[in-house]
Amino acid sequence: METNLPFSGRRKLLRAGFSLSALGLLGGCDLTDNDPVQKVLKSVSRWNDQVQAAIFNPNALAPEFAESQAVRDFRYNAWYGADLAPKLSASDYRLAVAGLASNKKPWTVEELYALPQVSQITRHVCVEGWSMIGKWSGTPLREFLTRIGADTTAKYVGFECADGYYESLDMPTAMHPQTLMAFRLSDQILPNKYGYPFKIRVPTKLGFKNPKFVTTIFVSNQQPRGFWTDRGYNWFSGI
Ligand SMILES: Nc1nc2c(c(=O)[nH]1)N[C@H]1C(S)=C(S)[C@@H](COP(=O)(O)O)O[C@H]1N2
Ligand SMILES: [Mo]
Repeated sequence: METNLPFSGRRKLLRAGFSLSALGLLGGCDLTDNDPVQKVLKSVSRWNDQVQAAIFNPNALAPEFAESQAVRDFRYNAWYGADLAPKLSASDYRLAVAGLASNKKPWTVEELYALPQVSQITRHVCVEGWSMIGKWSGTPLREFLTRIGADTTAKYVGFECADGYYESLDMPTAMHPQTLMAFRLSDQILPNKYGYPFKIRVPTKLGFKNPKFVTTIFVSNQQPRGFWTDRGYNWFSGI
C-alpha cells in the first residue's frame, strides 16, 4: 500500500530492510527458540520501532477515498469467531480512564456518543494479507484525550478490551487527526462484532493496532504491551 512517508524515510527503511536480510535475520534462515537468537531479534525489533517512530510524520495523512469506494459488508476479524464477540450493552457499559489523566470519571455510551464527530473513508490493512476501504465516524481520540485532561507529553496511550485484547499507541499517533474513537461503520452504530460501543480507528497503522470493544483507556510513560506484539509482531506497525 502507498504510504505517505517522506522520501528520506523510505530510504532509511529500505536500508534497514537491506541490512537485516544481509545479516540473514529475515527469510530463509532457520530460526530456533534458542535464547541468543530471540534476544537479537527482540533488539532488532525494538530498534526497528525506534526507527519507525523517528520517521513518523505526525502531520502526514493516510489516503482518504470516495464514499462509493467504501465497502458496506466489512470483513470481521479477531482470533475467535464472530459469534463469540463480546455483546456489550449501553446500560452496563462504562469506559474507564486510568494513568496520567486528571479526570478519571467513567464514561457512558450516551456521553461518548455526544462528543463532536467526524467521518473518514480509509483503508484498513490486516497483517494477514487483506485490506478493505471502510467509512468510520466518531470523535478524534485527541478530542477525548483533551476532555480527560490527559498528559499529552506522556509517551503512550494504552487500551484494554472486553475480549481480553490489549493494544497501545505512541502519543503522536494517538493525537493524529485521523485517529478516531469510531462509533459508526458505514453510517450504522458499530455492530457488536465490529467493536461496539467503539473501536479505535488508526488509518496510519496495521489493523491489529485498531482495538475493538475498548473498556479502558490509559496514559503512560511505560510502553504498554500489545496482544499481537506479544506474539511476535512489531509494536510500531505503521503503514
Ligand atoms: N478487541 C479486539 N480488537 C481487535 C482484534 C481482536 O481480536 N480483538 N483484532 C484486530 C485485527 S487483527 C483486525 S484486522 C481488526 C479487525 O476489525 P474488523 O472486525 O472491524 O474488521 O480488529 C483488530 N482489533
Ligand atoms: Mo488484522
